[in-house]
Amino acid sequence: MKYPAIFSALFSLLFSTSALASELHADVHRDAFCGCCKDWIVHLENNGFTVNDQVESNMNSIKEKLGIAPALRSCHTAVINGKFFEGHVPADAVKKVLADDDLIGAAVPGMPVGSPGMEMGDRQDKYDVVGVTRDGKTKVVASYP
Ligand SMILES: [Cu+2]
Repeated sequence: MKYPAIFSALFSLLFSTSALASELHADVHRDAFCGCCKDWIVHLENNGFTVNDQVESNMNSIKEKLGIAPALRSCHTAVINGKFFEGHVPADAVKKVLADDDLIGAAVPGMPVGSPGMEMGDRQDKYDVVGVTRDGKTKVVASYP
């Protein structure tokens, strides 16, 4: 009788796919007319994330609530698996931060040209992805380009 083996294989496949999908779900908070925020959302979606796009009237209160230091702030604020992602963080860096238990979130402060969602032709600023650790310290998680 081979069916049970097949069913259990199918079941574990379904289970692992849904676990992966929930792992890559992002709640993105942004202002109504933020075009670069929308472009960052498209970047996430192109890299396997599902996005709940939330238009907010008071972004500062959201950043305040999540404890994002003023020096780290940018435009949009995302929450993925309970961690915050502030600004134009590349999807690769998001995944790196999600996998690092020491980090509670990360930011790309300001709006560097050439980061995902901030493309302007060939222009490319150098920028860092700054992680925030459980004990409130910051450390550079990745540098671009
Ligand atoms: Cu932006």
